[in-house]
Amino acid sequence: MRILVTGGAGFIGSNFLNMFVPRYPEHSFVCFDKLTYAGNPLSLTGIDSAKNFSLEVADIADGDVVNRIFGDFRPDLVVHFAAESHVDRSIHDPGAFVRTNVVGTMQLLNAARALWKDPSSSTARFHHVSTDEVYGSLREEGAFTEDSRYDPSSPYAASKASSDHLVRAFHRTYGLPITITNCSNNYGPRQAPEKLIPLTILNALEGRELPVYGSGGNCRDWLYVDDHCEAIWKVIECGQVGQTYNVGGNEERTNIDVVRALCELVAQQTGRSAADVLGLIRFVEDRPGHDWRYAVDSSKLKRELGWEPTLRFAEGLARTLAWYIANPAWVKAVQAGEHQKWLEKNYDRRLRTANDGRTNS
Ligand code: NAD
Ligand code: TDX
Repeated sequence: MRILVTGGAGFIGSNFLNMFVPRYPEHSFVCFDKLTYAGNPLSLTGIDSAKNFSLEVADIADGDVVNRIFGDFRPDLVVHFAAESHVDRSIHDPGAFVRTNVVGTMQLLNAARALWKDPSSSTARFHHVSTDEVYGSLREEGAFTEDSRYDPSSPYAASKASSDHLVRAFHRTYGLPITITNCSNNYGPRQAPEKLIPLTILNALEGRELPVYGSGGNCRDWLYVDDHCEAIWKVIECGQVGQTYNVGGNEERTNIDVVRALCELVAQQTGRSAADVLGLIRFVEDRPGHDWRYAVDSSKLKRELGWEPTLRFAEGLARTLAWYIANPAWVKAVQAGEHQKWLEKNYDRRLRTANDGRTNS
């Protein structure tokens, strides 16, 4: 297969590529990423010289560029991660979210439709990676199923909901072979320190304050990123075209519980007292429109495709902390914006054809 992975230099996309590029040397992977502040070539250092991998730095919202990349690479499979993904940023600048998440998704769908002229006889697939946030907020009981009503709260969630609708509409209207996964909160290596878990880890290690929004009682369902990537691969291989699958970790925690657990772990790892690290917690002003609780029912994925999460939250958190401690160069570069400097210096704006190293302009 020729596999186009959009957003592959981001958190989940880079973990996906680090898992599957070495596992499937018979497949060619192109990472199609604009390298925004969230995209980081350092997250691809383990695979960037692999024969079956190449990086194309480009914008999914630019239709001409998208068409060129589809024409050059002719993917059989698109795995679409690229997005503006941070809720707080969407509150300050919703337009960027509409541009990438809605317009960008539409450009990719148009290009896939043009390439896969006869979708009914094609083995091609467009897999769209989405979020549980499209379903809105829960109170104390219940969990989102694939039939839950869309009710997004933030501009981020609304833009992801729009993209889901477009993907489904391209299937119903044009027969485009699609699948969608809606996943709960991910955590693990290579996540930018604007999100709760890496932010808390790095601030705690460096003795800085740990901001907790509102009461800290908001609840999220956490899934280790590798388990999410395996779920996506399972859906690509065995999922039914046109279907949506929810993916969750079945590990609900309040934010304050997550932050306290990380403080304890950091104290154990650094020999500091737990009280000192816990003393860094600060309750701060709440996020506007802050969803109270997410919980995901992933029984369809388990029943139909046999997927289950493998890593429990406590072990996943310890593994995540260990990764950040073991990778100070990555952390330093992200904190200093070094990956943006890398982009200016190193990228030659040419697509290396994945199989044989030829270059296409
Ligand atoms: P991320 O912000 O870490 O990475 C996003 C990537 O997309 C970056 O590499 C960025 O450079 C790239 N990108 C952004 N705009 C682009 C554009 N216009 N053109 C090309 N590339 C662009 O995000 P993530 O956490 O890895 O999330 C990946 C996907 O998974 C997103 O679609 C997100 O909605 C979804 N998701 C994330 C989570 C989570 O907890 N992180 C949970 C469920 C679903
Ligand atoms: O400093 C913080 N303090 C805090 O209390 C930050 C950054 C967050 N929070 C709270 C807000 C949320 O309730 O922690 C929770 C998690 O926040 P984020 O890490 O920003 O994630 P969330 O808003 O839940 O969205 C995430 O999961 C779903 C991803 O960012 C999305 O891309 C994904 O779709």
